[in-house]
Amino acid sequence: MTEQSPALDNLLTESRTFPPSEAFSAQANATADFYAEADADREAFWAKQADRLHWDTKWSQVLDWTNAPVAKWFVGGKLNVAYNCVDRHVDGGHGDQVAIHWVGEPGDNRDITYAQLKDEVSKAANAFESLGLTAGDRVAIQMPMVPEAIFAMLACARIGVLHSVVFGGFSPTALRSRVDDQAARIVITTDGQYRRGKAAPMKVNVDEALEGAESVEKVIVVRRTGDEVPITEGRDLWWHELVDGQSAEHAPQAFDSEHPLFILYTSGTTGKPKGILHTSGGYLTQAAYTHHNVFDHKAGEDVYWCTADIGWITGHTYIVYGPLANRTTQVVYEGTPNTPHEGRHWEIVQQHKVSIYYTAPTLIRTFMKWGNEIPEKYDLSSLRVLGSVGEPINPEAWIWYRENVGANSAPIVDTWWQTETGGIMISPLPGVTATKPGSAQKALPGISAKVVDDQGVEVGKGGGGYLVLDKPWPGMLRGIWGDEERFRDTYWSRFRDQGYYFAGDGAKYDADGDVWLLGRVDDVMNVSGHRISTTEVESALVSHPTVAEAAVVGATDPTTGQGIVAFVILRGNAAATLKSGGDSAGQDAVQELRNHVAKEIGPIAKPRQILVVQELPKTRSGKIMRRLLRDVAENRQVGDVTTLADSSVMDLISTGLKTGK
Ligand code: 6R9
Repeated sequence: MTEQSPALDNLLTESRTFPPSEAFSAQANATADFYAEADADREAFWAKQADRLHWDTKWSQVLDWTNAPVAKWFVGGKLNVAYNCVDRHVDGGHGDQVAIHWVGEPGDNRDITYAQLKDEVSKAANAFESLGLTAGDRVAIQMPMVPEAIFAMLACARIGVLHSVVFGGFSPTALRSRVDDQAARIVITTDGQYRRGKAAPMKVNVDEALEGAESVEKVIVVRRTGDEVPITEGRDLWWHELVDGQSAEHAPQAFDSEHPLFILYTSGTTGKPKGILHTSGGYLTQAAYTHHNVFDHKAGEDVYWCTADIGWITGHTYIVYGPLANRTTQVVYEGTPNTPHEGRHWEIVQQHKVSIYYTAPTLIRTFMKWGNEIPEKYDLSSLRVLGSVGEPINPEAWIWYRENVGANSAPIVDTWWQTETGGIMISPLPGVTATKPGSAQKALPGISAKVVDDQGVEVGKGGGGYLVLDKPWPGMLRGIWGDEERFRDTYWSRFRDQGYYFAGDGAKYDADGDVWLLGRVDDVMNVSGHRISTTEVESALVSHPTVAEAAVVGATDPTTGQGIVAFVILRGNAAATLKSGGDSAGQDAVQELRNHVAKEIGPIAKPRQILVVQELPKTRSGKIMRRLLRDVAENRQVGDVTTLADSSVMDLISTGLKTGK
């Protein structure tokens, strides 16, 4: 890593910058002096951020790092997370403010005020207590994006029970392994869920998952689709029968700042998912601080929409905890972005006058694929801040987002963080930073990140290496559930001597010292001894006008070590020309793309093979599963597809390649 391939330097020399307008800066929550303030006294800075919350007992010490790598933040402090997200806004006179504009996929709607949210969460908390749940117990939640999912999470938090949300599309096997790992006492689900305009079953999958599951005493079922479901007497309870009749009064108890809040499973390099553990005071502080400053959120004025699913960390921190702690009015949308039409998101933005919109690059590229004329049909003038998360955003998608969604003026915040970090770590500050397409740029005030070489030595400007976090932060994970050794091993062993957290991402500094994320280090290819990031090649491919989306893998190659294999989805008209032009048109198109990559990065990055496909295999959080593409590229049997959002995609790719379609 110390020896930087010259090829790396070409593509990521984006020189365009977009400073915020004076008007935006003048009203922004965050100002440039935050950086100096945090550098001067990091703990004092975080103590100030923690004052955003209501503490029943004030902490006596900001950080205790003596038991590193397990941190304690706001030591001795006590708070109730749900009180902070709900009740205190009602107590503050904002009970009538809408907390959630819920939009169901089939077109049904529900507006929930903070006062109503308080009642719903209190009733659910009373119901959970009536089942014997007490602080420290675990509840697994597998639900679509319905309001009850948020009520359930907050009700758990209110009584000190850990929730563990499992994405709605995960298979019974995946759910079962998570339920067993944490020994969940209760599982909450729905009868079914709406996906792409159709009702799909959910409860029956949960039943299959829980067959013989010893820890599970009750299954609570929310009615959503109304489809008939089998009920196991003595185990299953309907949410409306259990919760609706409960008292709406529930006294929140204060818990220790380090009381566990939730477990969220994320995939690692091995097959067994890691149960990432987060606690209360530090996590909520970082969630609220970042949401306030990175999105420039103004309580009572903005309408915010994070398009994530609550099944992954972005939904936890930027739908539930951060926004609600900040008294946000937000949109929560149940369904897919093209149901019933490809303008659904923009229709919702127009209807609810959404002012802050936070989504993932994969969706932005999908919007590009669908065409500019779709967002053009809607009034998007309410939008004033745009966010991106989940993977590196290529400059073309960034520019498209700015031009077609942000009217060439809304600042774009490219936010780098992980399930493990709990909240945003590296991001521009709108109103402060002159943004740069494709770069997350700078660690937030109070956060410290470095790019280091193999030896843990920070690289200079223009240098590449590994991203590390060299100082503890409030939202950091406190461990992997039940596996402390794996926790130390995965994150803290690579740079043990320095005590750095190893994020697993490759990164580089550009000439200005801004950070560029280059994808997971396991996705960095080595071709003839040259390091080439899959992200770089993808970015080069997507910069060609015919390409909508690309995924690149390094396939074992007898001559060069690895060879670059690219899977591309062409844009509508290019795909049509290809179809009508037959084989030679296909070969020409592919040759042109290979040359284009060579031109953008250097001949060394020219893909060995480019395969035109209709779909790419993605996880539910929108990440491309390169492991599966590598199987195809290396002519192997395709591996485990259970975590794909749509497991039929791999069949489509394999058959498509065989038949040449
Ligand atoms: C929040 C979330 C974490 C991994 C992370 C990195 C990638 C996330 C990114 C980004 C480049 C960004 N990632 N945001 N890469 N730029 N703005 O996505 O958490 O699901 O745990 O994934 O996602 O590779 O290490 P999680």
